[in-house]
Amino acid sequence: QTAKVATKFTPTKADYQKVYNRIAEIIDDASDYDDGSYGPVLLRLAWHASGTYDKNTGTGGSNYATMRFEPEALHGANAGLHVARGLMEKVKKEFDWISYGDLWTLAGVCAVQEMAGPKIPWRPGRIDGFVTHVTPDGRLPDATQGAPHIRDIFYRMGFNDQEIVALSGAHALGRCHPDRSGFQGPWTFSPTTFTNDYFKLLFDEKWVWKSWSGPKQLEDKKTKSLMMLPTDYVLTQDKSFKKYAKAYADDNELFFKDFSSAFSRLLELGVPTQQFVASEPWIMGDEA
Ligand code: DDH
Repeated sequence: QTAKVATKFTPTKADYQKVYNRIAEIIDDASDYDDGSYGPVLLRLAWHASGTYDKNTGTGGSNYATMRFEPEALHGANAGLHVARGLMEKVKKEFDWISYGDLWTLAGVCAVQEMAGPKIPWRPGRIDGFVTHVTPDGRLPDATQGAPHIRDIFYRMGFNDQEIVALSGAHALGRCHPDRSGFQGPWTFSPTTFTNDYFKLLFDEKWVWKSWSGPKQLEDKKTKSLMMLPTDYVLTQDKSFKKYAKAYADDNELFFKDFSSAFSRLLELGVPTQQFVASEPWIMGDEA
């Protein structure tokens, strides 16, 4: 009298690699979008899905993919991320066994790696949650604020000053959109290639307040084609932040190494260790 057990599909690393490969195709299939890549907006989705974590209550983070639910999708900081979620919906249809949290964080890994950034250790195990898991608005950083706010936000996730600065280097990629955040423009001249140019430009260019009707932001005096948010500029003004920002401007390899470990940790915030299927994170993309 053996009970019939339904055989459940147990995906292997090779199955996740197929998802990765599909995301990589989508990233490049963007000739009419922004700077020709969906990489930056997918990276931003992975970050905003994870950065809601609160270490004191254990709430938030990437586990439940709560940005699927309207209250969180409508948080001001998430404006524009429907583009990224919509792209991943296509992948989800093809690979219906993957959880949204795994899909979105894997897309962040794929984005960084496919835009020539460092390898990001990643492993699956997130589960889809419910609307009750949605976190309150205000857990992501506000670009108009200063160093105390940046510390409040990132210390709450469990990061230190060095990790805050390393993570901020993601702004080498992508751009601000007036219809999303209200800000305007890219941070670097190569917004689809992961480099330490963000840090180099912070120190090498002269940054002046842009005179326009939009929110307060800086522009480079020379070409007026690049931008910095008030929170970006703070990395050159605060003594502790400045030390790390300078180190990353001088040493791309150090930036890649520190970004990789901080971002890998960010993507696992809020996920109970026992949920992960592998005891150590994997390196994806190697056999692509
Ligand atoms: Fe960011 N970010 N970010 N950011 N971010 C914006 C765009 C992008 C802040 C504000 C903004 C990180 C940290 C901070 C990316 C990745 C990361 C925009 C513009 C604003 C505003 C959105 C728009 O108009 O489309 C602030 C404030 C902080 C902070 O730390 C204080 C971090 C840690 C990351 C990361 O990935 C680890 C990326 C990529 C973009 C470009 C998106 C795009 O569509 O292009």
